[in-house]
Amino acid sequence: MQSFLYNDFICTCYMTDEQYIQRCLDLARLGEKYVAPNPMVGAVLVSADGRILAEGWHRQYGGPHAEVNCFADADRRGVTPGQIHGATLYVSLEPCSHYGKTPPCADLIVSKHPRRVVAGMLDPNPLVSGRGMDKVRSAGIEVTSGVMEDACRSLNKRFLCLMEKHRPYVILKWAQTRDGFIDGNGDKPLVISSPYTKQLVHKMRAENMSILVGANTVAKDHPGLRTTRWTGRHPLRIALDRHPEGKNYEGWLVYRDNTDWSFVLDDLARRGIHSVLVEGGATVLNHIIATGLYDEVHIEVSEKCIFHGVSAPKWDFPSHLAKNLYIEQYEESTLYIFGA
Ligand code: AOF
Ligand code: ZN
Repeated sequence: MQSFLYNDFICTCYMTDEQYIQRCLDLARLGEKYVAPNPMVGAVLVSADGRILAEGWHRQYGGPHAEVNCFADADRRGVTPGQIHGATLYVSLEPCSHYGKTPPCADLIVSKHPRRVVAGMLDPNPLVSGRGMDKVRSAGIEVTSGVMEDACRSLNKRFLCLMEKHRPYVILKWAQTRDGFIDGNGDKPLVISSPYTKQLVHKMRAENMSILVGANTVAKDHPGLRTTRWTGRHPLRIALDRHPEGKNYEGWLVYRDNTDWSFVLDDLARRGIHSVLVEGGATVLNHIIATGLYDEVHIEVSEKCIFHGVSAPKWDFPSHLAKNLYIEQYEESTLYIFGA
């Protein structure tokens, strides 16, 4: 419940748990460019009468968690211990219970002792997985979890994939002509994307920790694979190349054996990489599609026809992706997104 003055009337507005968790998700997103491979997490402290007393989010990998920043915000705002005892702490992910780079948030919450804690979802990290909420509950604090769970899972799909499937989240991306070609037969790469959709590709680069291409793409396109048309980090560049000798792969990660996709994914997971954007070409994309080890596919189809060239992969995706299709229409092309 929230009360405010409007034209001299005292208005009362009831906010739901879902709305406060939505606020946590909005805050969590502010950490998007800085926290990987950690999850994005937001927290809000709400008074007994529904006022937001303090807010916080996980801002930086290795830095304080959302709950710590939220209680620090409460201190700054002069929120009293008494107010905290009557308040509810909303957090988009279960508070941690382990000593990582920071001490357990669950212990901090127990010491501050709000009346109630609401978590959007449990933390699948095996170091936590329910123990955070158990700690809080054992201290006599009322707990609820699983509020807006789908939205919470969707925000952290990359982190969740690494925790639950022990591999990075894989996004395949390519552009093709209307008649199904990914490239022409000439020496020069075929330009399919428009300046606008190119910018969207750079946004995707900033959202993922790594970007992967095959040897043919490196030889033909000499791709920079940098994030220059969007803000954010440059992802780690990865090549699958059986003959890397003589190429300039400084700063890249190169796998010589390009036939074992699950080996590559295992190795990336060991390195703590939670996401990989595969930008082609056809050989690599077809190989990965055949393994079934991918999560999303983004295909840009231009209006152009070139009649012959290198065929794009078949749109032969498993049913859970095929039925989850989202289409965006742009001036010169259409974007088909499977599985997002
Ligand atoms: C929370 N609140 O804001 C986040 C949590 O290495 P550390 O100490 O930063 O711990 C990272 C782990 O903590 C991460 O894998 C995830 O399980 C949890 N993240 N937990 O209570 C937060 N970011
Ligand atoms: Zn924590």
